[in-house]
Amino acid sequence: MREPSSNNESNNNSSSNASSSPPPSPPQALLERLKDYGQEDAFAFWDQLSSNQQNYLVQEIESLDLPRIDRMIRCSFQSHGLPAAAIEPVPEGSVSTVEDRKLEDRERWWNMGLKAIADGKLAVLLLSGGQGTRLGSNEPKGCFNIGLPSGKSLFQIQAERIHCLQRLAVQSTNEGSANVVPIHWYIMTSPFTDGPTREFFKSHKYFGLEADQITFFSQGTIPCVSKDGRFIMETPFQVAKAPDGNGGVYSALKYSGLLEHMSSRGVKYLDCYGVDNALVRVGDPTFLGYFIDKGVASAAKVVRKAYPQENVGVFVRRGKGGPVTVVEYSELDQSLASEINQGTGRLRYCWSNVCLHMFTLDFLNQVANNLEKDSIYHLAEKKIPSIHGQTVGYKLEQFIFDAFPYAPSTALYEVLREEEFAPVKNANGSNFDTPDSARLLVLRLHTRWVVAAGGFLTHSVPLYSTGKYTTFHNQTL
Ligand code: UD2
Repeated sequence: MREPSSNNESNNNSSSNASSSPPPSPPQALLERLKDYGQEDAFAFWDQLSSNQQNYLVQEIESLDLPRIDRMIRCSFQSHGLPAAAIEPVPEGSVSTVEDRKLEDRERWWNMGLKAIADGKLAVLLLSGGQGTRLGSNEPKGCFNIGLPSGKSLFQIQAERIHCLQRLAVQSTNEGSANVVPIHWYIMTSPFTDGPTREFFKSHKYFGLEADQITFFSQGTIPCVSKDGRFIMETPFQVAKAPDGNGGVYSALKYSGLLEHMSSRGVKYLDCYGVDNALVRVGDPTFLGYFIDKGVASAAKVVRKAYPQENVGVFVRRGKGGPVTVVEYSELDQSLASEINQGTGRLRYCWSNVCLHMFTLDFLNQVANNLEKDSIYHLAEKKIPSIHGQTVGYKLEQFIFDAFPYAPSTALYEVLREEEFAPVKNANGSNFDTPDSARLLVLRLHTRWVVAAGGFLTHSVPLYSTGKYTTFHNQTL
């Protein structure tokens, strides 16, 4: 239904009210249902609304799964108030570190991974529902051009890495001439990013991939609530809503039928990542082979935390011998973030989450059911646009790593930050995680590759973002 305007119509309505019969009262049954959950205030402005706005509000409320939302609010408020379970660092020995890995292991995992890809067992799951607010961009983050000489967007860089992976997989099979097995790319958007994302891919002809190897799906949204759990009204006829967090991927996959879609295509493994990492190794065969070799249900790449306040989650264990999970940077006590391991001299909580995960499809099915049952959401305190201006309230969201506690074990696989983690979070000019810093990380890595391959550079990589680029062998990056 077209969203009615929120200003002139209500004025027209009040003028027409003077001459016409009084506006109908809210549908009684719907009002009673709202009262059952303490949300009757959603109809507080009923009498001031035009009939168009009243119809819109009724449809808006009828579209809400009130019992489910009420359960989420109650469970989340309840757990929010409880003292967080004691946490301890993950045992050092539980992380596969870069220095521990032998060359023959890496080669074996690489071949195992490529074989699984050639057999069509891997699909890629991209989390791309976040808005580029901190980046200062209105477009979906994947559309962002970080300023590489090629001018490629994050979506194009990632699409081309999938393309390259498909070729490597074919080459790795004995047949050699075997046909390319397209790697299916599931892209989660949100209502804010869905349209522009689909349009961007279409207008760029899917960056050389087949249109039918890409499936877009939107995550859910949840009403924003006040500190006492009541819906915040964005306008007199609209409930303020926000995406349900990147952990919304589990219910979105479940309710969209895409878990069955994956199963019907023979998918066994999902490489899951966040769009805003310019160095992401999409579908990394070595990581996939390691994952298959370990025989686990979930795994995550980790990097050593750079400094206590870094905006990354850290891997912890909840309670003695408890499950591995992540405490987000926004929820980690600063004194814990700064604690030093006296033995190693490093941060006690040093293994950072970088939103690079691997799951079995079976595990995704299991999580989709468990997370739904437990209904616990993180309460993110935000200023929310409302009829009373910017209102302090809560957005309810789930995090992708809320799944880990449901896994019998989660394997942690260290990677080097300078090789695989170049976050694009904040607008240029900020202190960290900007397009400029990400571009430099990409240029430096590729420079190292050229030199390691025996090449040479005609210019050195800029040490700071001057806008000048490296060229070598008369090619630019
Ligand atoms: C994320 C991680 C954090 C660390 C950091 C590294 C989570 C919850 N936190 O923090 O631990 O790894 O990245 O850079 O993963 N997204 C959605 N839907 C949403 C919200 C986010 O798809 O409702 C996507 C978003 O498009 C991005 C990814 O999830 O690809 C990370 O989201 P973010 O940028 O909001 O998370 P951030 O940087 O606070």
